[in-house]
Amino acid sequence: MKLLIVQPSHFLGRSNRKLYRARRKNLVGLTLPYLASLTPPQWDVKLIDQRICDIDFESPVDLVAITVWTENSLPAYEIADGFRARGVKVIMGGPHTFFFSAEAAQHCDAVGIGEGETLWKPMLDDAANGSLKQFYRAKGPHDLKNLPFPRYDLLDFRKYSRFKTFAIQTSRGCPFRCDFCSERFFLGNDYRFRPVSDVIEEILASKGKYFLFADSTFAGKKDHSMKLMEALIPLGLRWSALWSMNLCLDRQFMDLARRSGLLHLNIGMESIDQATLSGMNKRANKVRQYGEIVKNLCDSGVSYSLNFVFGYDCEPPSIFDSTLDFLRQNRVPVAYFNVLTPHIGTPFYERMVGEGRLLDTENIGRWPEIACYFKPKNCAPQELEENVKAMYRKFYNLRSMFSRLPFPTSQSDIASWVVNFSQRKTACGKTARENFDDY
Ligand code: B12
Repeated sequence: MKLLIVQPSHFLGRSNRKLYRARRKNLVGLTLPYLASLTPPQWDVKLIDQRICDIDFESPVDLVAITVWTENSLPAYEIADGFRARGVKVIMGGPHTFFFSAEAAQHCDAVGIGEGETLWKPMLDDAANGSLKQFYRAKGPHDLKNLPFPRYDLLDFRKYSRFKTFAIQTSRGCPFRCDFCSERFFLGNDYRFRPVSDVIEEILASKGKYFLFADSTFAGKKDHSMKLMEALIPLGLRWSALWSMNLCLDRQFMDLARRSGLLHLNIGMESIDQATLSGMNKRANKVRQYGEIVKNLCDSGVSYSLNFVFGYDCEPPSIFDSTLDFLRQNRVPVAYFNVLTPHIGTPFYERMVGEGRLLDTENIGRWPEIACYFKPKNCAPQELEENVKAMYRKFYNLRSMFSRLPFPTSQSDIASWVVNFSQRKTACGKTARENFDDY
């Protein structure tokens, strides 16, 4: 039995239905090689990442499995329709089908809802017996001990850069309850983590040098993360992760992170306005600590990025300028600016439904560009989009980059420059290229 597991690409934009394509990728995504590792041995498995490979609809295959995110859901449906038109059975799963199982069911033979560990084998067995059901729902969060290691042997590493970074999970679930985030709904509010020895063995088996810890938050249990970081020290690797702001005040934690090879840290700062943070239920963030946190990050010598979200009702109109002032004054190396998005299931989504403020309800989160899917209280949706685009232009213009970024002497500094140039390139596509450096 031949199984094809597909990672769809995404459209370039709402009005540009070309698929995003890359010659090479830097990040070795986890989903496909991991799903392959859950596959019983009687299946002959092939992996296709549509972002770097073409899909051959004529290839002989018995079953196609597609992993779906909201952003790639429309291309995913096209792929599914293409195979089904040739009589091939298609199954789907992933974060999008958790929330939109009925929609996905219109394009495939069976939909997995929840984590794959308990769904994958029954779905494959039923496909082999010709008895697929329409929906398969995972009973609850899966135990993370003894997970199989991803099948990297199935990837063509010529399609990845020399400094390729392997995504690896050390935990699932998130203990926080942010107003705008839907992650806890499909991964749970309980923070589950993998044994340190499992993570280290997976790292060694991959033979990689660079890793991204693909967790909702890396340090949901601080003691556990510290044990893991201790075990990383002798391996001499470089790694990146995401964790909450308050941990950046913990000198011991930060020092251990640096010694164990932390290269880049991503943090959800979200807003520099305390009232807006309270509206988001972002409890770990305290504006009065921001100065000290940024100083600690600079002292630790790691490259870091801050995420921001704009569009909350209580946000002052000056928020764009004051955020830029903050970033420039503190010479923040990398920042990402997002329009608040009403993801289904979140308290923010429910409020927008209740107040009749949702826009383009069929397509929330489907487009990769800066897009506003609700009516903001203080301005028009287009104005919010424009303000966020302007943040990219102002932050990633060459003058701003040269004034913020250190002369690249360390690997962390080089990482910051690389991310700035790649963000600049992405932002040029998202905003107007011609006036990019005029600010
Ligand atoms: C690492 C990560 C990234 C990385 C790498 C992504 C990559 N391409 O590999 C980076 C930082 C680049 C990234 C970017 C973005 N990300 Co991201 N990311 C993650 C993160 C933290 C982990 C993903 C991962 O590797 N998981 C490990 C694998 C094994 O899990 P999995 O893919 O979910 O698969 C499991 C199940 O879903 C299921 N399953 C999956 N497929 C299938 C198929 C079948 C048939 C079955 C039965 C089961 C099944 O089984 C698996 C094992 O349990 C998740 C959040 C999280 N904690 O999961 C967000 C997440 C996937 N990202 C998300 C988003 C929105 C984005 C961005 C669009 C954000 C933005 N605005 O720019 C971009 C898109 C970039 C792009 N086009 O690639 C959302 C997707 C939500 C959705 N409804 O689709 C998530 C869920 C976070 C969230 N906020 O909810 N991301």
